[in-house]
Formats: sequence, C-alpha cells, structure tokens
Amino acid sequence: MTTPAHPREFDSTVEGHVRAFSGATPRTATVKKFWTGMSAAVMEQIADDWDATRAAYAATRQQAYFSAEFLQGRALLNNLTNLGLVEEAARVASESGRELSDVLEAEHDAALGNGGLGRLAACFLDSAVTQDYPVTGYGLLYRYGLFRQELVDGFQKEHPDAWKESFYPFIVRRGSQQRIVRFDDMTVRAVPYDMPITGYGTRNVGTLRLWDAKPMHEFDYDAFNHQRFTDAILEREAVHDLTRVLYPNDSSFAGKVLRVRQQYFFVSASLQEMLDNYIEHHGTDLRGFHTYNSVQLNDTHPVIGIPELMRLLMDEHGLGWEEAWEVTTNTFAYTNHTVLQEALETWDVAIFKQLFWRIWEIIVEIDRRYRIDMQARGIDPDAAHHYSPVHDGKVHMAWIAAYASYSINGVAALHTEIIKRDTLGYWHDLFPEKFNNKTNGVTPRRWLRMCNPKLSALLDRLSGSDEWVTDLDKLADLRHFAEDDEVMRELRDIKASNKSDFAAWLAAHQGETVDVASIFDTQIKRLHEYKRQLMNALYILDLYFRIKEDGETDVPKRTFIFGAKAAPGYTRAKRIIKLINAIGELVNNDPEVSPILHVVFVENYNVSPAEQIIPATDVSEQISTAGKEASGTSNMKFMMNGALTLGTMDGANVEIVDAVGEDNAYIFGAREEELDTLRQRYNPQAHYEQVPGLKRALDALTDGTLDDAGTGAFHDIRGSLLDGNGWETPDVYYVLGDFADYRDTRDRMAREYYADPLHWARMCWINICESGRFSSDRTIRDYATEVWKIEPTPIEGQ
Ligand code: 26Q
Repeated sequence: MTTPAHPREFDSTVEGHVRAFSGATPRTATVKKFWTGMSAAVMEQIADDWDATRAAYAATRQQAYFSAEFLQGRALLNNLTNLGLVEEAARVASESGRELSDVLEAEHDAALGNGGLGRLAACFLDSAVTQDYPVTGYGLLYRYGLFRQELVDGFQKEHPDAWKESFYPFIVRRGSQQRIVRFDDMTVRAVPYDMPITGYGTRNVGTLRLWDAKPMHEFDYDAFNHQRFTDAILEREAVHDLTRVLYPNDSSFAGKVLRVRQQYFFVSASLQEMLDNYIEHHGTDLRGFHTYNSVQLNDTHPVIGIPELMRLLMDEHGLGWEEAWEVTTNTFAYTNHTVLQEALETWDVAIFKQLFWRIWEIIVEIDRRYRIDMQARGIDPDAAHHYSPVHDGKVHMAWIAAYASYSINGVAALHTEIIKRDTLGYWHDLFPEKFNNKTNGVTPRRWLRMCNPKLSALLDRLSGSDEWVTDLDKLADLRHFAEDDEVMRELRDIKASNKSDFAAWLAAHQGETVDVASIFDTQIKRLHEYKRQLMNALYILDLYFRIKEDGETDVPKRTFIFGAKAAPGYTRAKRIIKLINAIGELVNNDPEVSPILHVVFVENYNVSPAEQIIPATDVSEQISTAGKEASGTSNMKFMMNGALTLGTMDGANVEIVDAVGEDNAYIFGAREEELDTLRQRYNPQAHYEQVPGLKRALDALTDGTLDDAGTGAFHDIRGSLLDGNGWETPDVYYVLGDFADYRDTRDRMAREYYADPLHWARMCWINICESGRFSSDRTIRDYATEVWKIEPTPIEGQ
C-alpha cells in the first residue's frame, strides 16, 4: 500500500490555518475555528492530488453518479483516517490543550440526504475512489439539509438545518465552470461546488460536484430603476429557492414543482459539463459520447436527464433523433430502490408543459415511438399503454427509465426478484437482458475502521495488517478465532467499552443514563409503517405488563434504543414517534420496571449518532414486512460491528443469513412468498383476541395508560391495526400477524445473550468475519465491471 506523499508536513500547517481563520491563537480560538483550521490544513494536503485525479479521469471512460441526495455526514475524521493523519491530528490538538474528539464534535453533519439512498451514494463515492475508479458524484448544494429534529413533549418538531452557514472548508467553489439552465419561466446560473472524496491507501481524490442556483445577474439595477423593484426581487428569490432545501420525504411521492425544478437543474448542468468535457478531449462528434461516459441514475429522481440529453444532443449539438437516441440509450443505467407504489414518481403533464416545453415535446416523441415499437413487437396495446411514458395526464419517470436505460438493477437479491416479477415485470418480459442485481454495501472505512477503533485494532493485530480495510473478504480468514476463548473475551470487552462510550455520549447529549450491563437493542432508521417500529414498541409495552401484571421475574435486562425521523407530512409516523416516547415515559419512570427495561429515543438521528450507536449495539432490529425493504444498509453496518440481526427475511437480511448461517441470526415472521396467501384470510381482530399479550398492549393505547396529550394519536394508531379506523385496510404491514413469532424470537434471543455469553460472542465474531460481501467495495467493483465498464485509473506516482 502506498503512503500518500504530502506536499508539506500536516502538523506544521494546522496552526497557521487556525490563526488565519480565527484571528486568534490556536489555544484561544473557539473549537469551531480550530476545526475549520485543521480542515483547511487537510485541504492543503490533498489539493495537488485532487487536481491530478481530475485530469486523469477527464481523459478516460468515466462514470457519473447522478443523485438528488448525498448523505455525507462529517468529513474531517474520515479524511484524516484515509490520509493516515489521525495520530498527528491528535498531537496537534493536544499541543493546543484540546482533545481531538472535541474538535471532531465541532463539525456539523452534511445531511444532504434523507436516509438509505443518500447514504448509499456517499459510501459508493468512498469505495470508488479507494479503488481508483473514475467516478464523479453529481447532485445539489442544498442550503438546508434534512431538518433537525427536536422532541418537544415526545412530539417531533422540525427546525431548519443551516449546515454550512458558518463556513464549510471541505467545499470549493469553481466559479469558472458555471453553466446556464433554462426553464420556460426563468433562466438560472448553475454554480458548481466540489467536495473532495479521499480514499484509503490511494492518492486519488475523487469529486462530489454539487450545483448551487444563482440568478443570472446578481442584481438587476435596471429593474431597480424602473420601479420593477419587487419583480426583480421576487425573481431573484425564486431562483434562490431552487436549492434552498432538501425535500424531507423518502417514501411517498408528492408532485411539487420546486422538486422537479431541482431535478432538471442539477441534471442539465451536469450533462452540459460532461458534453463539454467530451468535446474537449475527444472532439466534436458526439456520436461517441457513450463510449467515454455513462450515468448511473440513483432512483428516478434524475431520470429527466434522459430527455435532457436528447435535447442537448439534438438542439445544441445537431444530432438527429436516431443518433441522439442511440447515444442516450447507451448512456443511462437505472437503479430502483423501492417497491412501494406510493413512492413511484409520476408528474402531472401540466407541470412539464409549464416548466420546460421542449422537454415535454421530447417525452411525447419518446412516447409516440415507444408505442410504435411495442406494436411492432406485438405487445398487447392495453399493457403497452399502461407502461407508456405518458398517459392519463401523468409523466411516468420509472417507465422512461426502464425503456431508455441500458441497465436496470435492484439493490438486494430478493428485491431484484420482486421488481423483475412485479414492479417492473412488464419491462423484464421485454428486456430481460437489461436486468441485474447489485446488492448494496457500506464502506468499511467509516463504518468499521473509523467508528470502531478498538475492534479495528483487534482485526489489525489478528490479521497482521490493515489489508482488511480495503479487502474486507480477508476477515473470513479470522473466522477460526471463534474457537479462541481469549479472543472472544477480548471481543466482549471491546463491546462493553463501546457501550460505555455510547452511554457517556448519550449522557452528554441528552442527559440520559443507561445501564451498560443490559442488552443494547437498537432500531435506527427512518420512521415508516413498513419498517414496523410500532411492532417493536408493542413488544416493549407487552414486556412492561409481563413485569407489572404477570409478575415475570426473569425478564432479561434491556436498553431499547430508537432513532428515527418522520417526514414532516407523514402524520401516522409522527404519532408513532410520540407513542415510543410515551412508552419510554411509562417504562423509565416505573420503579419496578426501570431497573430492567429502559427506552431511549435518540434525538435528531443522523450519520454521526449512528457512528456512536452501531459499535455499541448487541441486537440489530431489521423487522420490516417481508418484501417491503428493498435492501437496508444499517443491517450491514451492525453486522460488521458485531451485533446480531433480529430480522425478517427481507432485503439484504436474506443474504446476511446466507452468509452467517441460520444459527448466527434470529429470523422470524412471514416470508415474502407467503404473504399474499396469508393476507387473503388475515383477520387482525382474531390476532388481537388470541395472541398472548396483544390485547393488553393495544388496549393500553387508549385506556388511559398512555398519554397522547389529547391528540387522538394513539386511538388512530390502534385503529390502523384493528379496523383501519373505518376507512383504510387494517394492518397492511402485518404487525399483528407477525407479532407472536417476533415475541418468541426476541424473548429467546435475550435469554441466550445472558445464558451463554461466550456463545453469543462467537456468533458476533462470525458476523464480523462474514461481512466481507457487504463492503461497498464489492458493490462498486460489480457495477464497474458488469455495468459501467470502467477501469481503475490511479494517478501518476503511486
Ligand atoms: C421522491 C420524490 C419527491 C421527493 C422525495 C423523493 C424521495 C427521496 C428519497 C423518494 C425516496 C427517497 C429515499 C429512498 C430510500 O432511501 N430508499 C432506501 O434505499 C436504500 C438504498 O438502496 C435501501 O437500502 C432501502 O431499503 C430503501 O428504503
């Protein structure tokens, strides 16, 4: 492995940068200013290699990753880790009388994403650069990231997240590379801002390019002078609005004009840049564009790039329709991340007609030719109509993607089978060769090396090197240590120590005390009914009554950890947050129960809290209704850090069980292939009456045991399960159906934790050692060789 060559010694440059930013000494500067200076010193380290990487990628076949979201989290420790500068940074900090950990905590998360899809994009950039693959991320520079969550009396309250307001050193404005994006009602300047993406054990530095929207002219004095002052201001405001905020929905589609503007804006600017770069390096004949460029579409959010590339090729560069279509259909590859019908993007045609008439025309022409194509293939006209790009007054983004992309993939084996069979079944019948699976992965740099230094040190020592950090399959060689009791005791000590660290973090952040001798049982993810946080909550309520009313004396000690944001408009999800907090109130304040059970709701769950929670967790809750969670990625992070999965056969859980064996995971619940039949005669009322504990737990929602502050929230939740509140299908996510099996399995799991700690440690160890296939390095290699057809392109001098 090559050690990066630094232009100047890092440690000697930090203090100068701190002085420049703070106008104070490194000792007296605020911790935020110290962080800024240290971060600037990191930027100094990588600048030359970043330049060289850009030049190397520009001349070769390269991949663009188009995503409306990149959930980067913090950057400083990640970069220090990749550059091998952690120890030096700690020393520099201590020379100024500081702990490095305090400096790191001063960084605000870059939360430019909602959850799994956005974090996946961030892991992919890390894995691409670490393997020297020429990949560039393209997205939006939101002024406000995902809202900050505050809990007020157990209710979620949203606040704006002004993440870069007080200067962000890990981003560089590239003022000379602006592009112009035209809408029918406004013209906007697209200003690129680049974030460097460092890799581990390489000098390559990749790029995440985020576009900001600016008015064409900073200030229109003419308008000012002609009493059109307010018009000018309003116009300017409309442009600024474009990149003002990340939409906080992640599971249901809402057709907001501003959202589609954002999509067109970043996609158009990115494609213009790619075309210009092609012309610069390969000449003006754009018929060869796709031999040097490919674009991965992260879900349908950037699909408007398909008609936009057609437009640019035809209207700006003179290609004919067939030539442009040939290029376009060999450029785009589409990843699907959901099977939920309500999440599929379908836009009102009126919006397209109003915002970009030319794009609308091109989509209509794609639609016209599609219908001719289908007729020629002898496809049933009704089916062809139903899957056409435009019908019934809507533009269907997933159908455009499926028709025009050269590759279509799902994100876990089961998910890919489901989209081939159901969601995209029509397209699979037409183009089976386009379909492929790319099971998600997570970067072992952030999600093991960086967040779990103690486990990392053990892995280094046992394997004799840090090679596992870039080749996670190497961990399989350590599996035999499961039989080594000394190593297993060490593993337990590491987990215990991580639990103490998390307990201290929690005490500092929300003044809460937890018992580190208890099982840490965690569910952290967006709040959605299909993820079934409600089932988890009902189990806790049931346990409470088993202690209080049934006099169960052998209930194993547990700390239940939740972290979840609800989309601000998703009322039911917000009510479930309130319910979890109300159960927490009940349990945590009961003198009889609180020594045994404790409920923690981590406020404002994000990447950084995840880095604290995951290494400290014993039980990983992955309990979605089978068939609904496309993949999941926290399941992989937990596995890598030695937590055991309590889960359904859903998403990548299926592959985790396949990797570790059924004896090393706790699996329960209805299988995806059974659910259709089960649902036909499903009677939630009967489960409520008959399943032990259910009636009592559900009744507690409305009998005064729990307080929803008079909102009717808990009545609504109970009704959603039992009778659909008279208007919806009751319990669509099969919470009551799976409850009995969940309860039995979870009970057994907790008993086994305490009954045989050494055996538990062996299971954890096997999970760690078998996590290699869930490294995003593997995922990216598969995309690179099977879909993108790109080669590692290390910069000179390595
Ligand atoms: C769409 C239109 C308008 C506004 C917002 C959206 C939108 C934004 C984000 C729709 C969906 C998302 C995010 C989806 C997501 O995170 N899906 C998750 O993707 C992960 C990575 O593949 C999977 O592991 C998860 O299973 C899947 O839920």
